[in-house]
Amino acid sequence: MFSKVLIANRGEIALRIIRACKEMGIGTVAVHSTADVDAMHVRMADESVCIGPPPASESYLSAPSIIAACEITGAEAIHPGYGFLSENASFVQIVEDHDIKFIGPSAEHISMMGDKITAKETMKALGVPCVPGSDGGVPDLADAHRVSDAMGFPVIVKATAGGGGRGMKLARTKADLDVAFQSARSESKAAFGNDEVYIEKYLTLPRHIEVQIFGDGKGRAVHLGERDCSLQRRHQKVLEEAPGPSITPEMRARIGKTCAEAVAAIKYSGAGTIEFLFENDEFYFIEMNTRLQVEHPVTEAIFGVDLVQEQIRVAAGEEMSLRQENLVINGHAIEVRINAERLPNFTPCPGRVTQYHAPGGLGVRMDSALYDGYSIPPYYDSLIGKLIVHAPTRKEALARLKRALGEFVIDGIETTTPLFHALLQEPAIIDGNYDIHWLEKWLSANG
Ligand code: MV4
Repeated sequence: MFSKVLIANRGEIALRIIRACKEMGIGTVAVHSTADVDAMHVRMADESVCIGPPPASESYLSAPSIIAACEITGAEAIHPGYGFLSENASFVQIVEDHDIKFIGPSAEHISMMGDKITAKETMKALGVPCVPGSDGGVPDLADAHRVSDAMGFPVIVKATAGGGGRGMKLARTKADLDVAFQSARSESKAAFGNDEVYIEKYLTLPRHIEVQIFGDGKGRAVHLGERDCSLQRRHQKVLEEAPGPSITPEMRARIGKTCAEAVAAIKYSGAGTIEFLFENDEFYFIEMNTRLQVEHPVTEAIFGVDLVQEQIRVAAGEEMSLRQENLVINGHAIEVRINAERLPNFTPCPGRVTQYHAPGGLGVRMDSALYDGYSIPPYYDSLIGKLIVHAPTRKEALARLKRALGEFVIDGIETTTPLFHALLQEPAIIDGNYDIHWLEKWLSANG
């Protein structure tokens, strides 16, 4: 096992990883920018190293600074958290070239899934159901029309280098295709330096269902069910839950087995998420994320596992402790993302937190790096906390969420908590009857 791990991240996820390390008897090294000298992750780690000025490009994204911090402190492994360098294959290669372990999948798997066409071709070949669409890239307009006419409209043009909603263009009818195709290509070229695109049938009212998988890197893998992450605004998740309210045990077992077998076949190592659109009781693969996700705690709650400790074990070369037959769902979990944002426009709202009181009690987990008097710097993501509730049933989880939100105190800044009080009154939320467009429509009607 490692004796020291460096956490190449900040905020709540850095704390999450430090906590896992402490319980395993592993020393921790925090890295931070000059804007984060007073941050909780710096205080909670055994050691810390300042790696640069406030802009992430010069600190949390600086590979040379992070490698230097490892060498100075003698850290043997790096946990990247989510965002920043977590899905950067060249960074993983640099880390390995310095004989440091990257706590995550191989550079090859990150590259494979980072290219959305390769990801889809790989998954399709492994028997994972995919959205109908072009076979690989679509090189020109003539090809785009041929593929789309055969499939029928609407279609969506996606950048192979995109993902998470970036570089996508919808063509509702044939008349929209030329503009959609050309703009997807040029925007992708400008954003990613890659203009390769592919085309899919556009699914009109799906849910976003993602399957959590975990591989040992040697050909064994398990699944930990799904999360429903359909409640999103501008491709940012707002609330996530597990299990998915629309997924039956039979569907879960079938798609879970397909996903676990697929990642076992490629000898995937560590935590990963296979994203699907789910419509008319069918799953359609869209993307795979090769990192620990923000919403991993809802899966941890219902399966009673520590995904970060498992990541560390597997990266250190120990046996994966997860066994499919032991992974049994217990109850229901819901996470809400607390952002430092002013409603109704979700305007970032950094500043000084004058009072902070986290909710607690049975089945309540608050992952946050906030404390009384902390000043939220303006340079980073506005996620400042995640409130996760767990209860025997979905109905009880909703009641627990309402209770916990009522205990939450955060003064000095504005947050997204009022949104959750309002959402908990909505029949669609109470009944679990929402799709990927529900929240945006609701916000337009309730702004
Ligand atoms: C789609 C789609 C409909 N049909 N693909 C958006 C983010 C990226 N991960 C994939 N996305 C979508 N792909 C097909 N073939 C609709 C979306 C989409 C979406 C997906 C998940 C959650 C929220 C969304 C909001 C708008 C569009």
